[in-house]
Amino acid sequence: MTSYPAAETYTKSRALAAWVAECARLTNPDRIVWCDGSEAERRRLTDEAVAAGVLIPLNHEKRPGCYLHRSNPNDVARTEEVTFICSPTKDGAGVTNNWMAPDEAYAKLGALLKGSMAGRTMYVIPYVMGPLGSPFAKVGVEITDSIYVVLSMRIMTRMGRAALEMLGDSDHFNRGLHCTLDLDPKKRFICHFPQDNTIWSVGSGYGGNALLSKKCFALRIASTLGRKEGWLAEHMLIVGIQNPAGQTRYIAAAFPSACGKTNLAMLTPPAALKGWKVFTVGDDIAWLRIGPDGGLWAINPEAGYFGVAPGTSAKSNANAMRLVEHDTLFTNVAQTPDGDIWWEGMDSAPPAGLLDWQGRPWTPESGAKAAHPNSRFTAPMSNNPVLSPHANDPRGVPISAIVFGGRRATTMPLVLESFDWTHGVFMGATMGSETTAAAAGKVGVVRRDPMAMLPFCGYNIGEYLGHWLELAGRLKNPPRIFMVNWFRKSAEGDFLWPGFGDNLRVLKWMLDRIHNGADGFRTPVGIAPHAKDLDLTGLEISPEQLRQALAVDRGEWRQELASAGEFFDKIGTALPEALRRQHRTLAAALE
Ligand code: SAT
Ligand code: MN
Repeated sequence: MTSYPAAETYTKSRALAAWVAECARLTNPDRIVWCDGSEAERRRLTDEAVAAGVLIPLNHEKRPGCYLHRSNPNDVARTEEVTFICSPTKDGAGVTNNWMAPDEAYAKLGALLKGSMAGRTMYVIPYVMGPLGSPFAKVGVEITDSIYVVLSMRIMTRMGRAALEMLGDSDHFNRGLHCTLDLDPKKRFICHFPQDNTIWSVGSGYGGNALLSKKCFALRIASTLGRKEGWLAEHMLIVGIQNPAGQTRYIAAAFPSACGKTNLAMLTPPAALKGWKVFTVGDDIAWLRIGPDGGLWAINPEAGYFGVAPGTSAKSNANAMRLVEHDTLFTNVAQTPDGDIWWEGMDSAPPAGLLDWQGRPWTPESGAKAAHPNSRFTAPMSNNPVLSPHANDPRGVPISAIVFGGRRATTMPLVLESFDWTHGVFMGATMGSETTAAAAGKVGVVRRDPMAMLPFCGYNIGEYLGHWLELAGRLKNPPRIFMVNWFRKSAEGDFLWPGFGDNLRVLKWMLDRIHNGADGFRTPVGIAPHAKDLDLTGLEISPEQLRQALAVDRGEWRQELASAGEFFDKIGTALPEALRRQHRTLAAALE
């Protein structure tokens, strides 16, 4: 009989002690380690990870405190087809989620978990989502056998003793059980039990599958909590924009994975827009609540960024390049002979003697990418040179505008404002985007991705959209809703809009609309800026190119609405009637 440390020395929560004991009985680890979040612990675990070959130390003169992790080549992205919402009924999960009956899921994963940590260490990771002391904040505990997960959770969440203090003797915490198993894709399942505030994940070590705080808790489970408790958990960055007069306004923006959320959240203003500054509150997830003023207030529940590496450069995101200068974990990037990192789109030619993401010698003639297209950096937000002074504010920040955006080569103009809240919810609900490398499967196929939550909504999508609509009734001061598309292309296949820092020009128009009555004109599908309404100071873009970027083409929109209509039909009776009405009205307006 193995003896484990007494849980009572770590926690006053009898529910937590009992659950840890239960997981230990199931998985039978050799050791249990309760993580305290200390610096000494980080050093000890890092040394162990290096000794085990899980982490490769990088050149600490060039990149102090940085390590490289190479994952199993079969385990490099989220796996949506084996991600399940195990609500009591299939209808509870809705048409956009895979569903498994809770009993079946517990039995199936239970069989895989039985004895799965024999010979291994079980880590107990208590963590807080949200600023400490915030009424928004929630406690989760992840149990895992992966040291990479522990070290990542330490960056991504407020982890350790502070979480146990916040939990106290309560039994109210998210229970996340994760086991790597042997990484056989046939034994890979990510199961959510919203009714039990529980997540079981097996067979993957990849970020969104294994860092259970992130998509699993802060989006899928939290969205169900938000519905019950009257708030929203969203796949949104939060960015603060300070004008030359020193006023800061906040925008929350939803984009699918790998569509530039981190870049927008850390944007460097174009030199010609003098006096404008941008600050990051969050780059991936927002928890939004109605504040005492009747407005919508947001926190970022996370404490770090898990960003896509390829394409990140001094030009596309100078702040991110500084973010990852130290104390960063890199996953599946290429390694240079002097122990630094490299990826495609870094703006420097690949140095000779590279090792690719699998550790194999690489040359430009290799015919494959050196860094995996979904390779990542995991860095603490405290590294961010433009971190908002309110990133740790327990009250969060007040949101002036909500933005929905996808990656679309056609149809979607650079920007549109919605006519009102319901129309804005319709815009979000009918969003489409081309698939990216962040999820396993084909890249570049347009799919409906309502509010960028398709893979992350923890309950019936129809009810979720209803929850969005209902919120308006309780908001005295609702944010305005916009949609954007940075990715529209010309007939020749070139991007029409420069993107990156210049996106501030679009955000500026939004804030000018809200606060300064800036002009725009009504199209059948939303309010658009004239070219003159955008601040184009110092930007070289031809009037024709801008016209194409802003254009609303009725033919394309009729197709778009047809596709949105099919999606609505799929949702069926769960879809709020108000959204169907929006669809009919727009269809008529386009005739
Ligand atoms: O799912 S992850 O959090 O690993 C990254 C993403 O797809 O957004
Ligand atoms: Mn994301």
